[in-house]
Amino acid sequence: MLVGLISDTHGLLRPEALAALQGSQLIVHAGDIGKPEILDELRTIAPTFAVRGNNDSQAWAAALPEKEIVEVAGGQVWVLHQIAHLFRGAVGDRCVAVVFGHTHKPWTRAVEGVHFLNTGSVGKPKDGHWRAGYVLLSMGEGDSQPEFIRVDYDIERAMAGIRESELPDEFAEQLRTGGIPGRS
Ligand SMILES: [Mn+2]
Repeated sequence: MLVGLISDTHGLLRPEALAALQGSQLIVHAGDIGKPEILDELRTIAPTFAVRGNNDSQAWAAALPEKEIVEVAGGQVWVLHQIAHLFRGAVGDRCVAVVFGHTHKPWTRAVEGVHFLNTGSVGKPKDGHWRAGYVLLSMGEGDSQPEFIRVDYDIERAMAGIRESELPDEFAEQLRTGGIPGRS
């Protein structure tokens, strides 16, 4: 089973990222969604589970949980926005992955058979690379494997859009440098 893992859209889900998630049989969003339409779009691809991020404070998000345990063939995927909110020792025996976001920086460690996965951000990565980031988690009995994926989009057009908008012009440069000044 292929599980698409994304986080930190903050209201922005580029068509290229949506297309890249096609084929996922299940989608998990680790919070800071931004607006409910993002979940509507994801649900056109596959059943979608989402948690509330610290920026999802509007009324539409009130019903979303802060932590979700998703039962999948092969085990459980635990989802929360900020890894700091997971208490030590709280992961159950059947957990194979803990999915989170918040920092906009992709990261992973495997600890005693559990993949801890920060999916990065599809909207605005902050790891020095502009391409939209997400994870495909391939799950099977006794075996699960994450693949970190980066998706091309028209960065020049996105930057032009920011400059034409009310947003500060430097946001365009921050997008291009992936949040690391001086990076080309
Ligand atoms: Mn956040």
